[in-house]
Amino acid sequence: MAKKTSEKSKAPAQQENDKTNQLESFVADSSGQFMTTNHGLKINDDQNSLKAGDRGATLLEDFILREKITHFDHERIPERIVHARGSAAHGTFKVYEDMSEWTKAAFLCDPGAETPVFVRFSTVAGSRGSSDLARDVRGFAVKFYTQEGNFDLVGNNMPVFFIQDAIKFPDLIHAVKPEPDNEMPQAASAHDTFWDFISQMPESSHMVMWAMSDRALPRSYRMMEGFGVHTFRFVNTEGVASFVKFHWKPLLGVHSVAWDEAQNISGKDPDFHRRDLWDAIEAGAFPEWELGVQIVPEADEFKFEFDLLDPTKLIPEELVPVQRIGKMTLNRNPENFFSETEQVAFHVGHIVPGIDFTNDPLLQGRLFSYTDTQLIRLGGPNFHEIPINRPVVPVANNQRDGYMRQTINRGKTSYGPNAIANNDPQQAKAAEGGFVSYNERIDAKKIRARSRSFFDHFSQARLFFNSQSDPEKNHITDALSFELGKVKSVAIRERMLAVLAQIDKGLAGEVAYALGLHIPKIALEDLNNSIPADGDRAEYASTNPKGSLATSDALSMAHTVKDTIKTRKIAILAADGVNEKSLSSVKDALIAEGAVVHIIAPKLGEIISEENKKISVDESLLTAASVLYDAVYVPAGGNSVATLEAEADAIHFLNEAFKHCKAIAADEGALQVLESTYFFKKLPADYEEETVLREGIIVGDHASSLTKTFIKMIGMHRFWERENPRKIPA
Ligand code: HDE
Repeated sequence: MAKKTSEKSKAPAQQENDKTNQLESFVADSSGQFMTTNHGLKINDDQNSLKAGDRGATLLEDFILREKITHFDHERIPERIVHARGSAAHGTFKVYEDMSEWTKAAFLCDPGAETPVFVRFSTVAGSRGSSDLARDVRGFAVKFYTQEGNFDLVGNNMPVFFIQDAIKFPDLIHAVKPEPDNEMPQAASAHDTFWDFISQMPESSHMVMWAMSDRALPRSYRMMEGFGVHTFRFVNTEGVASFVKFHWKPLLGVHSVAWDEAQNISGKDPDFHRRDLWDAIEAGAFPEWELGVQIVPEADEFKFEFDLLDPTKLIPEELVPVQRIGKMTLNRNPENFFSETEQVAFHVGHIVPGIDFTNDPLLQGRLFSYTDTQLIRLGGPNFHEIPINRPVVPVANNQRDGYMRQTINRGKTSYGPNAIANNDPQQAKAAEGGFVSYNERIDAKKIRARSRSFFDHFSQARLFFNSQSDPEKNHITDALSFELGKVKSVAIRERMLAVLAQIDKGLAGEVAYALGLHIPKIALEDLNNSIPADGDRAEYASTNPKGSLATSDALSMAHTVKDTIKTRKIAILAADGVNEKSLSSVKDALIAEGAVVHIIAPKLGEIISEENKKISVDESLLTAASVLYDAVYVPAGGNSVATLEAEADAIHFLNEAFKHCKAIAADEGALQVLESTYFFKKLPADYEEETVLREGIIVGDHASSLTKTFIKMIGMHRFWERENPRKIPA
């Protein structure tokens, strides 16, 4: 089991105070126990309430009924105002090499130390029960339980953000959430209020490009990058600071699904990402990410054509490479969703010595919000005592009391200085690990304004767009056409077209075409002027310089890892009369490479092979859908092939897999099944072995190279290039 593996690998000293063991002391297991009330009274009858006679009225005296119903009535807490829908897992982090040249953070200086982590992934806009596959930003929040206290890296799967100043956050969220009069649409940005806001916030242009790209539709949480977004600071023991951007790089590569596929998955399995994470960990296929850092010496603060404090900008990896400094492995699922995933409270302000903030105005605002929100969500100031939130190091201070206090503080003093208790708890000197804020010099006027260095709102949006492969560009065009197509107001659509024209005229033109509109001739100056503001608009005007970098490879998923099929889900379509060898040889080879293989047949139960062997069926064509798989294989066998050929659901399965650009393989004995699809006649006339890897379709002999090529194809994830030239109805 996953749990055992992770525990076994730990040194005994580590086991004593790590998070798993700390949590273990709170775990309640009722196996073999009598049922009791919350006060320990054994319950004799949990089936009937106390009544006046067996048909009589229920008595108010029934304290067992009252306790049960009262608890039930209060079982829900407010969902998070953003990031309500999430899934989490436990794991560990280890740094590769001592980073003390840059930071004194102990967990980054000791390659021998294994730091427990708890990671929660989320969507932003949807409610707790919404689909995992919404087009949305994904939260990527990591709590490191370090020996110097908790460090929370509360990031997203996109490296920039919509706004530059925290004061706009409530507006952004009000705009994207369901509209207030009718609470529609759920978990979607494709509506008037969102685009009304965005079209008047040119600073969101860069983030909008990310959100309209396939990054907003991850194939799996395990296949997403993570970013700290803001520029933070590293500080070493000499007090020397440098700027740092944090990255998470998934070892499985960065992969996404298609928008049409995402919409289907939302119906077929709205828990798709949650299930994927859970299943992978249960199967021992532990998800892994490398922690990356981009370090900028303080002296280079003004070396860039953007401001390091501006959260709508990234540092292109061409300018500052990402150093991979450690690895995180998620190896244990939570025991209880509510107690861990729901009650975990992240806070961007939880830092450790060696890590510090910058004056990024978005980060500064977040520093207030994260504690404040827990007061209402978790019901008071003692949420740090909830097991999942407790640090693994002792907590000692003069804070006391409050709702649901659990610590029994001994002694008379809850103030300092005190003589009665020898001034305990004591303050720690910096040399003793006491946190000292970075001594940044600030000499400024108090002013409500934005730095001019934040005004280039378009060049990195363009850099992102220009760095995409052609299929990725098409997806962005389609996403914008879809989203703005759902907007009712023509004025909003047109204003957005004017914004897009600042990023890329070709893109704006294609979206305009899809919307049946023309790009309005709005100059940048007028665009700025159309934005409501106080009298000082001149102080807040977008600029649109060209930008010195034309493209950046790191921004396109086309360059990601494409050499593994580990944990990929493969469907094998079969029916009675399947050729056992044709099925098993491919199945076994896929499993040997770490893939998950399901046999899908017209009905559940078993199928009987040509050789009269029983083969158990994992899903039926009714319970399964191609959108839940990465690839599909059709084995040979006369009767099986004849059944599938005549089975509309099987043909639809294949057509849909083709539409979503997945790898498709068939034994040559099953060619007939492929011939019944829409896509088969769309394949190029010169289609043969060499074109296989371009098209992602292979028909061959299961005993020869078919399996090897199929494995290679699945590793390539998707064949986006075939999408547009070979559109099919499915
Ligand atoms: Fe958050 N954000 N945020 N955010 N955020 C919350 O905290 C907020 C921002 C992020 O899995 C809330 O406990 C403000 C950027 C994640 O539990 C709340 C601003 C980034 C999560 C809050 C931002 C994030 C949250 C809601 C602008 C990426 C989920 C519940 C100033 C770097 C954490 C909660 C989890 C959650 C406020 C902007 C990431 C209300 C005011 C930028 C991953 O406190």
